[in-house]
Amino acid sequence: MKVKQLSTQLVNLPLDQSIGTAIHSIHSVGCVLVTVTSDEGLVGEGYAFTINAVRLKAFDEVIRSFAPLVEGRRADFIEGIWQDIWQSCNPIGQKGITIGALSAVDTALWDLHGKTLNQPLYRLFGACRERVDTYASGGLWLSQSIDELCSEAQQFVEQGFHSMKLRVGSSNWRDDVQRAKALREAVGEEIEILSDANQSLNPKQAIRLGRALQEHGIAWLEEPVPAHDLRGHAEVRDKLDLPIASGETEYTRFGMRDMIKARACDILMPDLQRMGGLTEFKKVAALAASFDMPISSHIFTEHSLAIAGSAPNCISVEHMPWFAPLFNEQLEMENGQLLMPQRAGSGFSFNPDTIKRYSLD
Ligand code: SMN
Ligand code: MG
Repeated sequence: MKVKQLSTQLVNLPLDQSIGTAIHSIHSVGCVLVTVTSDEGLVGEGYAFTINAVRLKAFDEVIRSFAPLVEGRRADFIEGIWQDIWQSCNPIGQKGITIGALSAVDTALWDLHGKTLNQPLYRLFGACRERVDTYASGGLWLSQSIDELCSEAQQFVEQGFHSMKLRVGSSNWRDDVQRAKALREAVGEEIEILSDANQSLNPKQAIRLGRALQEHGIAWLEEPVPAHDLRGHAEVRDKLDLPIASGETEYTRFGMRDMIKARACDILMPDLQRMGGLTEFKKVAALAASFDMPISSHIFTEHSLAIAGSAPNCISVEHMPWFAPLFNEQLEMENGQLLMPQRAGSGFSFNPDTIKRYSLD
């Protein structure tokens, strides 16, 4: 079976309200939807995204530039196609847009493969679990008031979440501590609270904040310092009892290798788009396992389940609801855990009504 066509569609999904982290202001998520169609008429789907749809067309251009390396090839030559795209991107750089574009194509090819064999991807990869821990991540933003945080946290608990992530990195660190304290009081001791500083601190600030947060039982501190500052990460990690989670801003197995070697974090957080798709994410999960390091996937909730269901060292999946409207099928949660979809491929397919409604084409 061969790949007959690689095609793209652009959409921009508005968020209900504008949200802010220490370094982002987000009002929509733009997506390049990638479809690969086989000569037998089956389809595989993947996507790349940018905050506020900024530079989305650059991603689209790069994705479409891969068509000659994909069309006409055997559809199960996924690793071979990955290598050819990787090689062809050497002159323009093997990070950034090129890798995000590769990711969308690679994930679409895996989805097609699963559908061809009529198997869910997590089982094709060699399953290890049927459900995985998750945490609510589509909320508790830095742009919200304490009252808003507490009522949203209550809603998360009512929806069945056992864990949630608070954005930190306020201009005054005492505000972060006050917000964490209020949140803890609102949800009680049984609910896990994670924190994410989105690279906004220097090591000394991160250590000061982390020491205060661990007093309130915060379960991890994510991206405490700029992503490029691996020494700073290691310094913060050494000085704190609470685990450091990081990795979402780095690329491929080479970026993950450097983070692990630098002892930058306790929990590695690969992002499907920045890994370069499921092909590379599988390798990164194995690389982390060889250091006894747990991983937790960054956004891309639906498509990361294929890894979570087949990588024993995957401890959790971030629940980011932004992309749910893209799909006909929805995530299923039970007892604070996400269930592995039993449908073929990724288990998720693009919703034509959403595409029509939010199309940028
Ligand atoms: C995040 C994710 C996506 C966009 C902005 C911020 C955040 C997270 O770092 O880990 O959820
Ligand atoms: Mg983060």
